[in-house]
Amino acid sequence: MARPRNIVILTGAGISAESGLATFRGPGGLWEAHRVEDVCTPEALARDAALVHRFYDARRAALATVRPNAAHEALARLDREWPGELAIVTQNVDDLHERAGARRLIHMHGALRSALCAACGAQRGWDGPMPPGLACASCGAAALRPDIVFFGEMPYAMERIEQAVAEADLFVSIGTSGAVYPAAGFVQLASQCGAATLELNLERSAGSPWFDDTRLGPASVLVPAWVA
Ligand code: BJW
Repeated sequence: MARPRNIVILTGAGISAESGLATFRGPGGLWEAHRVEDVCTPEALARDAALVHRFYDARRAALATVRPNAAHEALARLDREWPGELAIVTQNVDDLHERAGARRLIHMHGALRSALCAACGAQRGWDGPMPPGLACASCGAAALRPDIVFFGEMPYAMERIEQAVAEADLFVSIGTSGAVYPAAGFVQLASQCGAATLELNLERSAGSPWFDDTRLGPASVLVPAWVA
Protein backbone atom coordinates (compact mmCIF):
# COMPACT_ATOMS: atom_id res chain seq x y z
CA MET A 1 0.00 0.00 0.00
CA ALA A 2 0.97 3.67 -0.33
CA ARG A 3 2.60 5.24 2.74
CA PRO A 4 -0.19 5.53 5.33
CA ARG A 5 -1.26 8.95 6.53
CA ASN A 6 -3.97 8.10 9.02
CA ILE A 7 -3.02 5.58 11.68
CA VAL A 8 -5.16 4.10 14.45
CA ILE A 9 -3.42 2.04 17.12
CA LEU A 10 -5.41 -0.12 19.54
CA THR A 11 -3.59 -1.21 22.69
CA GLY A 12 -4.48 -3.80 25.32
CA ALA A 13 -3.12 -5.18 28.56
CA GLY A 14 -0.21 -6.91 26.77
CA ILE A 15 1.53 -3.59 26.16
CA SER A 16 1.74 -2.97 29.91
CA ALA A 17 2.67 -6.55 30.87
CA GLU A 18 6.41 -5.92 30.69
CA SER A 19 5.96 -2.90 32.96
CA GLY A 20 4.69 -5.34 35.59
CA LEU A 21 0.90 -4.97 35.29
CA ALA A 22 -1.11 -8.18 35.06
CA THR A 23 -3.14 -8.96 31.94
CA PHE A 24 -6.70 -10.31 32.28
CA ARG A 25 -6.84 -13.67 30.57
CA GLY A 26 -4.44 -16.57 30.68
CA PRO A 27 -2.17 -17.86 33.46
CA GLY A 28 -1.66 -15.33 36.26
CA GLY A 29 -4.26 -12.99 34.70
CA LEU A 30 -6.58 -10.85 36.81
CA TRP A 31 -9.59 -13.00 35.91
CA GLU A 32 -7.87 -16.02 37.41
CA ALA A 33 -8.02 -14.49 40.89
CA HIS A 34 -11.32 -12.59 40.51
CA ARG A 35 -14.63 -13.45 38.91
CA VAL A 36 -15.54 -10.78 36.34
CA GLU A 37 -19.11 -10.81 37.65
CA ASP A 38 -17.84 -9.91 41.15
CA VAL A 39 -15.75 -6.88 40.25
CA CYS A 40 -16.49 -5.62 36.76
CA THR A 41 -20.23 -5.21 36.27
CA PRO A 42 -22.74 -2.56 37.41
CA GLU A 43 -24.51 -5.35 39.31
CA ALA A 44 -21.32 -6.13 41.27
CA LEU A 45 -20.99 -2.46 42.24
CA ALA A 46 -24.60 -2.40 43.46
CA ARG A 47 -24.22 -5.71 45.35
CA ASP A 48 -20.79 -5.31 46.97
CA ALA A 49 -19.27 -1.89 46.37
CA ALA A 50 -16.55 -2.51 48.96
CA LEU A 51 -15.19 -5.49 46.99
CA VAL A 52 -15.24 -3.58 43.68
CA HIS A 53 -13.50 -0.61 45.30
CA ARG A 54 -10.83 -2.86 46.87
CA PHE A 55 -10.11 -4.41 43.46
CA TYR A 56 -9.64 -1.01 41.79
CA ASP A 57 -7.86 0.54 44.81
CA ALA A 58 -5.22 -2.19 44.60
CA ARG A 59 -4.75 -1.69 40.88
CA ARG A 60 -4.56 2.11 41.32
CA ALA A 61 -1.92 1.63 44.03
CA ALA A 62 0.08 -0.65 41.70
CA LEU A 63 0.50 2.23 39.25
CA ALA A 64 2.98 3.83 41.64
CA THR A 65 5.25 0.79 41.35
CA VAL A 66 5.49 0.60 37.55
CA ARG A 67 6.68 2.75 34.69
CA PRO A 68 6.26 2.89 30.92
CA ASN A 69 8.28 0.38 28.91
CA ALA A 70 9.95 0.64 25.50
CA ALA A 71 6.64 -0.02 23.72
CA HIS A 72 4.84 2.92 25.39
CA GLU A 73 7.87 5.10 24.70
CA ALA A 74 8.00 4.14 21.03
CA LEU A 75 4.30 4.99 20.58
CA ALA A 76 4.78 8.33 22.36
CA ARG A 77 7.65 9.13 19.97
CA LEU A 78 5.44 8.21 17.00
CA ASP A 79 2.70 10.45 18.40
CA ARG A 80 5.16 13.38 18.66
CA GLU A 81 6.65 12.91 15.22
CA TRP A 82 3.86 11.56 13.00
CA PRO A 83 2.66 14.41 10.74
CA GLY A 84 -0.63 12.71 9.76
CA GLU A 85 -3.68 11.77 11.75
CA LEU A 86 -2.99 9.39 14.60
CA ALA A 87 -5.11 7.97 17.40
CA ILE A 88 -3.88 5.69 20.16
CA VAL A 89 -7.03 3.99 21.43
CA THR A 90 -6.26 2.14 24.62
CA GLN A 91 -8.42 -0.39 26.43
CA ASN A 92 -6.06 -0.03 29.38
CA VAL A 93 -7.03 1.91 32.46
CA ASP A 94 -3.41 2.45 33.55
CA ASP A 95 -1.68 5.75 32.76
CA LEU A 96 1.48 4.42 31.15
CA HIS A 97 0.79 5.86 27.68
CA GLU A 98 0.39 9.38 29.03
CA ARG A 99 3.38 9.00 31.37
CA ALA A 100 5.46 8.06 28.32
CA GLY A 101 4.24 11.29 26.67
CA ALA A 102 1.43 10.15 24.33
CA ARG A 103 -1.08 12.93 23.69
CA ARG A 104 -3.39 11.71 20.92
CA LEU A 105 -4.79 9.12 23.30
CA ILE A 106 -8.31 7.82 23.97
CA HIS A 107 -9.06 5.74 27.09
CA MET A 108 -12.05 3.77 25.84
CA HIS A 109 -12.46 1.69 29.06
CA GLY A 110 -11.89 4.56 31.51
CA ALA A 111 -9.00 5.34 33.84
CA LEU A 112 -7.87 4.18 37.28
CA ARG A 113 -6.84 7.70 38.24
CA SER A 114 -10.31 9.09 37.65
CA ALA A 115 -13.54 9.04 39.66
CA LEU A 116 -16.99 9.14 38.07
CA CYS A 117 -20.18 10.34 39.65
CA ALA A 118 -22.80 7.72 38.88
CA ALA A 119 -25.52 10.33 39.47
CA CYS A 120 -24.45 13.29 37.32
CA GLY A 121 -21.58 11.90 35.23
CA ALA A 122 -18.97 14.37 36.56
CA GLN A 123 -15.38 13.12 36.37
CA ARG A 124 -12.45 14.16 38.54
CA GLY A 125 -8.86 13.07 39.00
CA TRP A 126 -8.35 10.55 41.79
CA ASP A 127 -5.33 9.15 43.61
CA GLY A 128 -5.29 6.80 46.57
CA PRO A 129 -8.15 4.64 47.80
CA MET A 130 -11.75 5.52 46.93
CA PRO A 131 -14.13 4.81 49.82
CA PRO A 132 -17.53 3.45 48.70
CA GLY A 133 -20.48 5.83 48.93
CA LEU A 134 -18.43 9.04 48.80
CA ALA A 135 -20.38 12.20 47.90
CA CYS A 136 -19.78 13.85 44.55
CA ALA A 137 -18.77 17.51 44.82
CA SER A 138 -20.77 18.50 41.72
CA CYS A 139 -24.23 17.19 42.68
CA GLY A 140 -23.91 16.03 46.30
CA ALA A 141 -25.12 12.48 45.58
CA ALA A 142 -23.26 9.71 47.39
CA ALA A 143 -22.32 8.07 44.16
CA LEU A 144 -18.59 8.34 43.36
CA ARG A 145 -17.27 5.18 41.70
CA PRO A 146 -14.16 4.13 39.80
CA ASP A 147 -14.26 5.65 36.29
CA ILE A 148 -14.12 2.23 34.65
CA VAL A 149 -16.28 0.84 31.83
CA PHE A 150 -17.85 -2.29 33.26
CA PHE A 151 -19.27 -5.11 31.17
CA GLY A 152 -22.60 -4.04 29.75
CA GLU A 153 -21.66 -0.33 29.83
CA MET A 154 -20.91 1.75 26.76
CA PRO A 155 -17.19 2.41 26.22
CA TYR A 156 -16.08 6.05 25.96
CA ALA A 157 -15.74 8.04 22.73
CA MET A 158 -17.21 5.33 20.49
CA GLU A 159 -18.33 7.75 17.79
CA ARG A 160 -14.91 9.38 17.59
CA ILE A 161 -13.12 6.03 17.62
CA GLU A 162 -15.30 4.44 14.94
CA GLN A 163 -14.82 7.47 12.71
CA ALA A 164 -11.03 7.34 13.18
CA VAL A 165 -10.98 3.58 12.45
CA ALA A 166 -13.16 4.01 9.35
CA GLU A 167 -10.81 6.73 8.04
CA ALA A 168 -7.57 4.91 8.90
CA ASP A 169 -5.08 3.82 6.24
CA LEU A 170 -3.39 1.60 8.78
CA PHE A 171 -4.85 -0.10 11.85
CA VAL A 172 -2.40 -1.62 14.33
CA SER A 173 -3.43 -3.75 17.31
CA ILE A 174 -0.93 -4.28 20.13
CA GLY A 175 -1.16 -6.73 23.04
CA THR A 176 -4.87 -7.49 23.08
CA SER A 177 -6.63 -10.86 23.03
CA GLY A 178 -9.48 -9.69 20.79
CA ALA A 179 -11.93 -11.18 23.29
CA VAL A 180 -13.86 -8.06 24.27
CA TYR A 181 -16.20 -6.07 22.05
CA PRO A 182 -16.57 -3.47 20.65
CA ALA A 183 -12.74 -3.14 20.51
CA ALA A 184 -12.40 -6.66 19.07
CA GLY A 185 -14.49 -5.57 16.07
CA PHE A 186 -12.35 -2.57 15.08
CA VAL A 187 -10.09 -4.66 12.84
CA GLN A 188 -13.05 -5.76 10.73
CA LEU A 189 -14.32 -2.20 10.41
CA ALA A 190 -10.83 -1.01 9.43
CA SER A 191 -10.51 -3.78 6.81
CA GLN A 192 -13.94 -3.13 5.35
CA CYS A 193 -13.03 0.54 5.02
CA GLY A 194 -9.81 -0.28 3.15
CA ALA A 195 -7.12 0.00 5.83
CA ALA A 196 -4.10 -2.27 6.04
CA THR A 197 -4.16 -4.15 9.37
CA LEU A 198 -1.27 -5.29 11.54
CA GLU A 199 -1.29 -7.21 14.81
CA LEU A 200 1.65 -7.14 17.25
CA ASN A 201 1.13 -9.69 20.02
CA LEU A 202 2.96 -12.24 22.12
CA GLU A 203 0.90 -15.04 20.63
CA ARG A 204 -1.87 -15.49 18.10
CA SER A 205 -5.18 -14.11 19.37
CA ALA A 206 -8.89 -14.57 18.65
CA GLY A 207 -8.55 -11.63 16.27
CA SER A 208 -5.52 -12.88 14.35
CA PRO A 209 -7.50 -14.30 11.38
CA TRP A 210 -8.76 -10.79 10.62
CA PHE A 211 -5.35 -9.15 10.26
CA ASP A 212 -3.35 -8.83 7.04
CA ASP A 213 -0.17 -9.41 9.04
CA THR A 214 0.54 -10.72 12.55
CA ARG A 215 3.98 -10.38 14.16
CA LEU A 216 4.61 -12.40 17.31
CA GLY A 217 6.85 -11.39 20.20
CA PRO A 218 7.00 -9.09 23.23
CA ALA A 219 5.65 -5.58 22.74
CA SER A 220 8.86 -4.03 24.10
CA VAL A 221 10.68 -5.49 21.08
CA LEU A 222 8.03 -5.47 18.34
CA VAL A 223 6.67 -1.96 18.86
CA PRO A 224 10.01 -0.07 18.77
CA ALA A 225 10.99 -2.15 15.71
CA TRP A 226 7.72 -1.26 13.96
CA VAL A 227 7.93 2.45 14.84
CA ALA A 228 11.60 2.76 13.77
C1 BJW B 1 1.51 -9.47 25.16
C2 BJW B 1 2.48 -9.45 26.11
C3 BJW B 1 3.63 -8.80 25.76
C4 BJW B 1 0.77 -10.58 26.98
N1 BJW B 1 3.73 -8.27 24.58
N2 BJW B 1 1.53 -8.98 23.96
C5 BJW B 1 -21.39 -11.82 23.36
C6 BJW B 1 -20.82 -11.61 22.11
C7 BJW B 1 -20.21 -10.37 21.79
C8 BJW B 1 -20.17 -9.35 22.72
C9 BJW B 1 -20.76 -9.58 23.95
C10 BJW B 1 -21.35 -10.81 24.27
N3 BJW B 1 -21.80 -10.72 25.55
C11 BJW B 1 -21.51 -9.52 26.03
C12 BJW B 1 -20.86 -8.80 25.07
C13 BJW B 1 -20.32 -7.42 25.20
C14 BJW B 1 -19.13 -7.37 26.13
C15 BJW B 1 -18.09 -8.37 25.64
O1 BJW B 1 -17.35 -8.14 24.71
N4 BJW B 1 -17.99 -9.51 26.32
C16 BJW B 1 -17.05 -10.54 25.88
C17 BJW B 1 -16.40 -11.15 27.09
C18 BJW B 1 -17.77 -11.52 25.00
N5 BJW B 1 -18.61 -6.00 26.05
C19 BJW B 1 -19.09 -5.04 26.79
O2 BJW B 1 -19.93 -5.23 27.66
C20 BJW B 1 -18.57 -3.64 26.51
N6 BJW B 1 -19.63 -2.76 26.32
C21 BJW B 1 -20.50 -2.91 25.32
O3 BJW B 1 -20.43 -3.83 24.51
O4 BJW B 1 -21.45 -1.92 25.25
C22 BJW B 1 -22.46 -2.02 24.25
C23 BJW B 1 -22.06 -1.48 22.91
C24 BJW B 1 -22.90 -1.68 21.85
C25 BJW B 1 -22.57 -1.20 20.59
C26 BJW B 1 -21.40 -0.48 20.40
C27 BJW B 1 -20.60 -0.27 21.47
C28 BJW B 1 -20.92 -0.77 22.71
C29 BJW B 1 -17.76 -3.12 27.69
C30 BJW B 1 -16.49 -3.87 27.84
C31 BJW B 1 -15.77 -3.42 29.10
C32 BJW B 1 -14.47 -4.16 29.27
N7 BJW B 1 -14.00 -3.94 30.55
C33 BJW B 1 -12.72 -4.54 30.95
C34 BJW B 1 -12.45 -4.18 32.43
C35 BJW B 1 -12.45 -2.71 32.69
C36 BJW B 1 -11.10 -2.13 32.77
C37 BJW B 1 -10.23 -2.75 33.85
O5 BJW B 1 -10.70 -3.22 34.90
O6 BJW B 1 -9.01 -2.74 33.64
O7 BJW B 1 -11.67 -4.08 30.13
S1 BJW B 1 -12.65 -6.31 30.75
C38 BJW B 1 -10.96 -6.37 30.33
O8 BJW B 1 -10.85 -6.92 29.00
C39 BJW B 1 -10.49 -4.92 30.27
C40 BJW B 1 -9.67 -4.92 29.02
O9 BJW B 1 -9.55 -3.60 28.53
C41 BJW B 1 -10.42 -5.87 28.11
C42 BJW B 1 -9.57 -6.45 27.02
O10 BJW B 1 -8.55 -7.23 27.54
P1 BJW B 1 -7.12 -7.21 26.84
O11 BJW B 1 -6.51 -5.88 26.96
O12 BJW B 1 -7.25 -7.77 25.47
O13 BJW B 1 -6.29 -8.20 27.80
P2 BJW B 1 -6.19 -9.80 27.77
O14 BJW B 1 -5.64 -10.23 29.07
O15 BJW B 1 -7.45 -10.43 27.31
O16 BJW B 1 -5.12 -10.08 26.61
C43 BJW B 1 -3.77 -9.68 26.71
C44 BJW B 1 -3.08 -9.96 25.39
O17 BJW B 1 -1.75 -9.47 25.49
C45 BJW B 1 -2.99 -11.46 25.08
O18 BJW B 1 -3.34 -11.67 23.71
C46 BJW B 1 -1.50 -11.79 25.30
O19 BJW B 1 -1.01 -12.76 24.39
C47 BJW B 1 -0.86 -10.45 25.02
N8 BJW B 1 0.40 -10.22 25.71
N9 BJW B 1 2.00 -10.15 27.25
C48 BJW B 1 2.71 -8.36 23.70
N10 BJW B 1 4.65 -8.75 26.66
